[in-house]
Amino acid sequence: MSKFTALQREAILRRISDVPLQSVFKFIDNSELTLDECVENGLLINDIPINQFEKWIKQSLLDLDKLADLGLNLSLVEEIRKSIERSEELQENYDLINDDMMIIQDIQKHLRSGGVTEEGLLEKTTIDKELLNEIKGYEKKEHPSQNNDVALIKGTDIFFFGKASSGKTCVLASIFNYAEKEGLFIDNMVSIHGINYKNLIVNELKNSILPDSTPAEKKAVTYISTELILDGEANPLNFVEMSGEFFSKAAQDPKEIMNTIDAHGYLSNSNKKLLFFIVDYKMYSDNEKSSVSSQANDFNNLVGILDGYKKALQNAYCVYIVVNKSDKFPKGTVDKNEFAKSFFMKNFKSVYANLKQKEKKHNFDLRILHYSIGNLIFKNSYLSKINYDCPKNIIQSISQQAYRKNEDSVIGKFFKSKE
Ligand SMILES: Nc1nc2c(ncn2[C@@H]2O[C@H](COP(=O)(O)OP(=O)(O)O)[C@@H](O)[C@H]2O)c(=O)[nH]1
Ligand SMILES: [Mg+2]
Repeated sequence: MSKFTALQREAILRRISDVPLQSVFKFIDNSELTLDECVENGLLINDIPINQFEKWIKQSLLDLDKLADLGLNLSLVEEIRKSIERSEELQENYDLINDDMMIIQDIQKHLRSGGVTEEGLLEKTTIDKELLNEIKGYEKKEHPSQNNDVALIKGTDIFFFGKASSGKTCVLASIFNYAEKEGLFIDNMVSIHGINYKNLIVNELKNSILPDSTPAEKKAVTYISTELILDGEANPLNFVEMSGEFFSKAAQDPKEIMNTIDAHGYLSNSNKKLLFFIVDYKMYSDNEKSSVSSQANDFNNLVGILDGYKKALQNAYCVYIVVNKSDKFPKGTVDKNEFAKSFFMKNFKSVYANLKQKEKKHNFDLRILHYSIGNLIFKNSYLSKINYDCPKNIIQSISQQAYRKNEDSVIGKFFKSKE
């Protein structure tokens, strides 16, 4: 819009109180007139709706402190001040959400308390209607880990080691979710508590909900017994998840071994084993240096303990290094397994050397894989898309390993040659 000439301006200002309010607002919006000069020439400031002042203040066309001088009622000025503060507060929350700094439970709380609004979320964040409904309906149940002290049955034992919140429970949930979808596992009720726990975490994963971190107590060892069905043959698998702090404690103080790493004697039985070391890629890239004991220290200690412990390593078919949370790998990483390998070999050199040496000594396989349960949003609190490739590959590998006992059979040879 073209600017007024000096003459036009003067004429409009002279009869400003006759000009329709909406036109006056437009002139001010377009910086053709200022509120000051309009008021000076007879515009009644108390006739202007307060949201109009807010708009001008946000656009820096007006200073809040000037409104009282211009004659606006003090109570209205106060109302505007509060309203601006509130919208700044709301905006702060929208910024946090857009920067992926707010977990879903907090968004839900803010929705209830007015810290964000439904319209605001739809307008000012990338949340769409569907996701908004998910947030409103989000419900996470409290589920303490199940006390599992049932002895492991005969079969292949699969252990998960890793720091707290490295993602062990999520990997388990993701594996069982895929197995359920494809009909690969049959529950074994021997570990009824473990099966209940498994059903819960799978169900939650399906609803995009992530598990609570496994607490550091002896009873927090989770044992899930299942049977892998391959070509009509049932292969018992015992999945065991250890709590994170337990693993760190045991790694730092060998006296803790009996109570911790070998809780319930799970590690010392004579079953063949697959050992999963869960490396948290995100923890490493975020703040590893600030943590008390690095993942590398813990893993090195663990390898030492396992080497000396009964036949833990001798009975291992395979040690898997799982570089977890690979959805956080640098954008554009094409071969994630290759990236996981070089990441581990570069940043966990001593653990790698240590394991290579044990691999020779005990003749197990050493594998390095990446893993991700899917795409996570809201500060890693909500799973927006499930990944099926990672659990598929791991189950395939577990199947091949579990078939080793049939190495001389035709199918055993077939799998062996494929590995
Ligand atoms: N980005 C990303 N975060 C994950 C993934 N898996 C787990 N997490 C995050 O890590 C947290 C802890 O996972 P959890 O399985 O409870 O760890 P645990 O203590 O080792 O059992 C989860 O709540 C998620 O925020 C993943 O694949 N990608
Ligand atoms: Mg856990």
